Amino acid sequence: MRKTFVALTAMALVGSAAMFVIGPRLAGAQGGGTVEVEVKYNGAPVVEKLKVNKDTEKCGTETTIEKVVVGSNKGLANVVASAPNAKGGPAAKKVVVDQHGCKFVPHVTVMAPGELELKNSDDILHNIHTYSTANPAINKAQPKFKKTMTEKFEKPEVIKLTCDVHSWMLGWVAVVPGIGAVTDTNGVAKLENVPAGKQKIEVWHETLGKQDKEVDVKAGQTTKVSFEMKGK
Ligand SMILES: [Cu+2]
Repeated sequence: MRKTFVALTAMALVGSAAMFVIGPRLAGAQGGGTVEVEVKYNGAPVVEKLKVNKDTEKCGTETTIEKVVVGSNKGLANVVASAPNAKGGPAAKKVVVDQHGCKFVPHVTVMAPGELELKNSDDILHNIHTYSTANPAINKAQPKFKKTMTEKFEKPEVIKLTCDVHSWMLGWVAVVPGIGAVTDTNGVAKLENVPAGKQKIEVWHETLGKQDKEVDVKAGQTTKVSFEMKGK
């Protein structure tokens, strides 16, 4: 009897402690909503093919440069969608850009101000060359034995990434102060835990430019916003 009593008391204590911890978190989650950003493109995809004659074992003999990637239903991929003024979003995750097959993977990356990990999974020499202006510019060799390099980007900016060894290599890293995501091949990006109220939503594409709209975010709900980008 006594044992059972102790066990029940312990369970009750754990139960109330758990509720105490979960309570405020739930309240916090209710304060934010999801913004589903959809970007359409009214034009043809732009994909260039290029013959490669360097490091062909790893790079192949031909590469594609995907400037405008359009999926089903005219969805535009590789667009950075962000709520730049949103505070209190999810904690910054460690973001990795890989150099794989002599390409930057992913082609477009979003990160919160902080550290970026640059991977070299090709087993050949690459060279990270950034054209950052708000952040210090980087021009550093990444030899095959150096599998990862970590760089700091503290200031919001869209940074162009290139490699001086392989002239066709091109990537973009958007350092976003609020909450950001990249559209998939359906042209959709989801911004989670965006604080309720009026929020500016920005979209950026490497060749098609920038647009913004204001949305009214409702707690616990998904707000949809659509953009259309036009070819030049
Ligand atoms: Cu390279």
